[in-house]
Amino acid sequence: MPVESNTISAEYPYEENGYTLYSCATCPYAQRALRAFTMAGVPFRLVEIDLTNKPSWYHIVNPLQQVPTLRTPSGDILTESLIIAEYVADQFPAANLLPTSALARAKLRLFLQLFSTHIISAYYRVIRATADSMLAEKEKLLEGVRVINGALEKHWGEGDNEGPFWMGSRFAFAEVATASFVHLFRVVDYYCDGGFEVPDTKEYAAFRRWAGAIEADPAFTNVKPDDMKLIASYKRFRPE
Ligand SMILES: N[C@@H](CCC(=O)N[C@@H](CS)C(=O)NCC(=O)O)C(=O)O
Repeated sequence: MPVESNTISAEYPYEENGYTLYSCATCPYAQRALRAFTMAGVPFRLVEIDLTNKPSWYHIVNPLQQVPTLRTPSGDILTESLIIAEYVADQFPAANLLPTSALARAKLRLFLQLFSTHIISAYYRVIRATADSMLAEKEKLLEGVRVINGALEKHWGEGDNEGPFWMGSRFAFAEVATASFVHLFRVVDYYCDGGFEVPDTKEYAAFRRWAGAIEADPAFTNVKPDDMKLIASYKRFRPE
């Protein structure tokens, strides 16, 4: 829940004695931080950064000029979406975003690493694909979906976790980190020749169940950007 404030320092705008999140609504990385704050119920000031016309002061906040960036009440600056989301989860443990055991945390990090390697990289390759490379890139993305499907099946098969989320019945850190990328399937579907759909077959069933639960959850719908705005923001990645 963003708080209203007019605090603008001599150099850049921030919330005195509070959190300031520099974000961009259509950035899937920034949504990780936004979702973590929203789910933790922590007040923060949201400063929207127009990535196509960045404010002159933004390099002072983040020399790489990327979003998300977090300014803490102590004036510390944190960057990198997963680090910011994990900081929020650790700082506000009542939100129960992360598992408590070291092993469960390690397995979660492995899952997120797998998701990044097999899904996030594949998306950007499909979105940038030319007519010649499109089919092969779409197949690689589907291969990635099968990897994640297998990881979900294995995870749910262990212990008494029946899903549909990584931690069971609750949208938590795994989904905070991945929901905005699940939403990117809409972008892939829109831009790619012949569209893109995860087939409704047994080998994708766990993934479809997980993605469906994510897209129906208020933690997703309360933060998600409008589909058409999201699609428009990816136009710059398409080959001419
Ligand atoms: N590894 C970074 C990646 C963040 C990132 O790539 N953000 C993009 C927007 S989605 C950005 O700020 N790009 C700078 C630009 O477009 O100039 C993170 O996880 O926070």
